[in-house]
Amino acid sequence: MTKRAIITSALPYANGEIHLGHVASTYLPADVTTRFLKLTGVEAYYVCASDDFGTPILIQSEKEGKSPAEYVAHWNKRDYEDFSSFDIDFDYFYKTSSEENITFVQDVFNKLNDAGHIYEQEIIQSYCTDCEKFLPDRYVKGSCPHCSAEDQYSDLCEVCGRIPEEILNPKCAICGKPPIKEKTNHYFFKLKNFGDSLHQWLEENNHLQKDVKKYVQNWIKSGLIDWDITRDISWGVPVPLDDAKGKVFYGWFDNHLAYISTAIKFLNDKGIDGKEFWNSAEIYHFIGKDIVYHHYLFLPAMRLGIESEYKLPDYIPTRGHLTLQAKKISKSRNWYIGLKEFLQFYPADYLRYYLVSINPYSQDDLNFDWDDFATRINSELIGNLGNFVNRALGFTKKAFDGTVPEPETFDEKDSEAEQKIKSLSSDVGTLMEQNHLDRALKKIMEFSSYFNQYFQHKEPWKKGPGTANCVYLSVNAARSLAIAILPFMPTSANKIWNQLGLGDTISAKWVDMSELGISANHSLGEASPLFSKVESEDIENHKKQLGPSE
Ligand code: B3M
Ligand code: ZN
Repeated sequence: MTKRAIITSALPYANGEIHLGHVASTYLPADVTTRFLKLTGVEAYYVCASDDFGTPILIQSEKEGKSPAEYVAHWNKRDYEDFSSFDIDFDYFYKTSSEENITFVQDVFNKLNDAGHIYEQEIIQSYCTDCEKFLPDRYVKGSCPHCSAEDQYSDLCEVCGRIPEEILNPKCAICGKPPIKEKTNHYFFKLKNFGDSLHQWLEENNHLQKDVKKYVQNWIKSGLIDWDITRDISWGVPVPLDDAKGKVFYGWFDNHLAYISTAIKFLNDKGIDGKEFWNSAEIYHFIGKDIVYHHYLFLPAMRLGIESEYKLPDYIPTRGHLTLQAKKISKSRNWYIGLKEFLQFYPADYLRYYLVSINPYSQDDLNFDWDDFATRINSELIGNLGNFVNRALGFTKKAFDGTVPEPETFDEKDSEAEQKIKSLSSDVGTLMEQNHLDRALKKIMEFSSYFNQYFQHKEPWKKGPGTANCVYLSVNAARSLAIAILPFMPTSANKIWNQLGLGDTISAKWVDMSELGISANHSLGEASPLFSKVESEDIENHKKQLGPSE
């Protein structure tokens, strides 16, 4: 049977524009991986959705005088457009507020409830008498009871990554006043029940990153806390019980279920049995490290709680945060770069190249630096890759009128070069399969650099013996490069393909890069530079456009 995969990335809140920080850790690695899997013949689908519910969205829509539905519809459309212009190629982009998801979430809740994993409990909740609101989650700030970090939201400590049971020295995040306590009934998910099964699942899954696994296991060891899954607000998935009128689910109860409901809706619409596909596919959830707790504990526990009716993830690739000029990204301080804005200045492929290059498969933070961006584009993309392709194709045009010459017997150098082509698909493919996208891209650039040297060494412009071999192998290496960079830089890959006279879009499989697919007498298309230089004055201007750093 053809291998199957479903790929998701953390769902963007329908609450503001996508910036470079978002794409670096999740959407881009997921897109590159999906494109790679498809090239290798896996039946892979990349699905995503806007994350529409929650208090912050409700409050912001009120501020803007819109209904929450109108407000999230705006961001759903805008996010999708921004992703598309960055060549993030979702097979389907939907929303957590879809009918399908609402029904699915209620159904999962009912099953968890029937299985005894839910209980109701009166709680004392923070309430702000000035704002006249219950203050769930982000609406209370205080210090973390685990690590004592100050100024943390009550639903997540950004310093230690844990979810505080009770934040210390609470303050209303809107007006700063200490909240009072009010009684309300909430529903809880018995996360405590799942310690052993989560532990076992983590132990058995060999695809998860070891370091992440280790600290999640430590969280389990130190004891899990039941999870309050309802809120007293008007915007969310209604709790499907008669005595829960006016209550909705907490956003983190419903949002990750949209991975499943969105995939199933998309597949069913295509005439494929969505549930059967999900359960026979490899499941990937790409995330940033700030939502490890949710994806390694809540999400699998909920699936375990309904008897694994829907398969648990095989991969949860977890990456660090992007800093900007070595400082934390902050929208309020204008210390961020919107994706749309960036793409007005530079093509998507420049950013895709740069962000993959600096992004290891680990939780280490990565840094966007304007000067480093310029250097890498100018010296690596242009100086290495662009230069080689342009040289090989330009020379063939000039010296052979664009027709690939008949090769002769290979000398040692030629055979070595041929061998590089033959092993490229497995050299790079192995790293891709291990999620080391940055190392895979580096391997491709080493291949390009090797061929630059080979071409230089052969001096075909002297028209001595071996010239035909050099041209033949170089043109084939350019073809291999086009296929290899396709997951990373789809536009540039297709440009090379076109310049090689092979058509407008690449129609090859991953392994085809290791063939000598261009034969003698093939006519190339028109060669032109693939990339243009990033100018230092522009870089200085971009730096100035960032907000004050203090
Ligand atoms: N909407 C965004 C975040 O916390 C959040 C992700 C949901 S994934 C199911 O990064
Ligand atoms: Zn207040």
